[in-house]
Amino acid sequence: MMKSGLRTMLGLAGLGLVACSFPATAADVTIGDLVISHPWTRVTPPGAKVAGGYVTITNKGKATDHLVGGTAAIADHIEVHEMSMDGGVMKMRELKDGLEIKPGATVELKPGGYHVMFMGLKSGPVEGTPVKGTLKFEKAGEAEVAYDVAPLGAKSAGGMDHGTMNHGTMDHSKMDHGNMNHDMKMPEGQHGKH
Ligand SMILES: [Cu+2]
Repeated sequence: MMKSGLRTMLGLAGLGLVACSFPATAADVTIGDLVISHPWTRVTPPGAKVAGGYVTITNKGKATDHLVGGTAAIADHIEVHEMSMDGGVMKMRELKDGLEIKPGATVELKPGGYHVMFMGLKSGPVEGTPVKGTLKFEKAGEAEVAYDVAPLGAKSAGGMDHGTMNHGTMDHSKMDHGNMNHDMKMPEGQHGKH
């Protein structure tokens, strides 16, 4: 967490981005009654047209809100999705009415569950380069976020520790896509139109 935050900060500083208009670290973002924590995504296989975005949202208010959409710089548009098992097959569907965030609730978007989906990728997420975007809520409005980029196949933002991981023995291109990248397991046609 600390490391990735520092990396993000250094990366942005290196690019000379204006920090005041955009969160320079993976710090929480507050909008209205909502606290948005640690947005992250992960590197996609070459040629992928979609990518999942993950984030934790806490509602500190007294009214239910809904995550209804947003934007991502690397994608044509984003959708709010739910993934679930249906007869032994992982399926995902768009939440047309948005993702409900009840008062007092913390909702975690993560691989295998709720996620935002970057549709029509213009370019894949690149490690070390946060993906800029917004998350739009029915009541709270639109918040600017920056997704940290985890390695291909990461199960969580902190799932792989670069400090101790041995890159020498690990070949990302040979990783088992079959059991970890839901984007590749989509039933034919579901996202094919993109
Ligand atoms: Cu999806």
